[in-house]
Amino acid sequence: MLNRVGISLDEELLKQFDDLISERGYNNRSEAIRDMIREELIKKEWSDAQSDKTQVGVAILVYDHDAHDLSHKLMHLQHDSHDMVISTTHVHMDENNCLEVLLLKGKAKDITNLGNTLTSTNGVKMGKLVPATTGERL
Ligand code: NI
Repeated sequence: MLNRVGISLDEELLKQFDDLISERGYNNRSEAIRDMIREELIKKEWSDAQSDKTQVGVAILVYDHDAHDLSHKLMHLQHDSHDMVISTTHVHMDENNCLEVLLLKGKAKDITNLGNTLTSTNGVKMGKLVPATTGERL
């Protein structure tokens, strides 16, 4: 069942919000607000220290494969946590740079630890861990 809620915003803030969601391809405010609420709920679910539930996450890495023997280091780290790494996609972006996208599944704290280890490895130019959810409560 859908509930309707009303919110009060000043004109300038509403304009900025409308511009933002338009850029992101939303056709209406409701869907944009629903997605933002879901994102915050996922963050809360992840930060819930009591939760032993299985979570999923996506780690994104950009690195120069020639630098610091990075390809091997990152590969070893992934093999050490092979039970959490569901899949990997490797894209050769140009002559030097590689993009890797890893789908991870496990306890939130374990995914966070692995994500942090990978993204903070010396030589990784861009690293990001995106929390996702099994969607049970959304
Ligand atoms: Ni590559």
